[in-house]
Amino acid sequence: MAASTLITVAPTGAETAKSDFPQLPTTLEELVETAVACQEAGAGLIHVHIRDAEHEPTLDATRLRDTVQALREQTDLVVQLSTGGSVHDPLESRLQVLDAEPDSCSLTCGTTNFGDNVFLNPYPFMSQLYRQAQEREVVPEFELFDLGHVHALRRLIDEHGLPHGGKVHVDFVTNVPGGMPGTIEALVAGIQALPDEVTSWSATGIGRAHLPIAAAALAAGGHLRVGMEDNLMLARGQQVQHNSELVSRVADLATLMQRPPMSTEDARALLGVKERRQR
Ligand code: KMH
Ligand code: ZN
Repeated sequence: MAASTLITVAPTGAETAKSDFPQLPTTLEELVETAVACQEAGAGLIHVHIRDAEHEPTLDATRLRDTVQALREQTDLVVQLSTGGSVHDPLESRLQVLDAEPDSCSLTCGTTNFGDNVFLNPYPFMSQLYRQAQEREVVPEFELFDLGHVHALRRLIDEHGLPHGGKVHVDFVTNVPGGMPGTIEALVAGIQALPDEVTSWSATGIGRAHLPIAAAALAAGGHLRVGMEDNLMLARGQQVQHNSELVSRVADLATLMQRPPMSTEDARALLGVKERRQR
């Protein structure tokens, strides 16, 4: 079991409207402020979705580059760009996310019903994204929304080999309406099915599953993802005001469980990310 815990923060996502949640970080300034505070609270990696001037989800190339640069200059967090985007983003635009040269990118291992929408990830797209990530030395985080996605990960590794850096990190995204439920049984089934090549795993639970899945992941030796992309409530009737609250809460839990938050340097080593900081 890992001696310390990688805490990923997913602060924004593509699903929540700024008008509904003004505290959601949507501008570059808000995102950088959030990242700094979350690193201070114990995060090692930031999973980034960006918004445009109207606070709508975007994959604009210039904004993505500026975001990566600002986060890299002002924090030591591993910067992971979402290639999932929003359910409305075309596959071609999602591939172009890698042009922004992040440390890491998400790579979802299959198509999923996503509420009333479909989050599209056909195998040829996954395969192309994986090969591009290898060529550009960007470390993928394999997002697993369902047990079938674990099987697809097996196929990707068999056909294309290991990611840049040689590490295989996966993240179970549980409780998406249409994906695996946010239960211990589903999480354990996923863990048991992981290919031997997997070197680390984390988990998150959407909505109400947030805290139970965090506790289960810690107990099972995994790492954690939290953030307003996944969960907007701290407790019944109590909205999250800042992503750092969610990071602090699990940092305390991890410390209590004798697996304190991992430093950003250890996070880089765990994931095998390429050094791109210029200092
Ligand atoms: N916004 C979801 C449709 C990812 O970032 O790679 C997809 C998502 C996964 O959030
Ligand atoms: Zn995401």
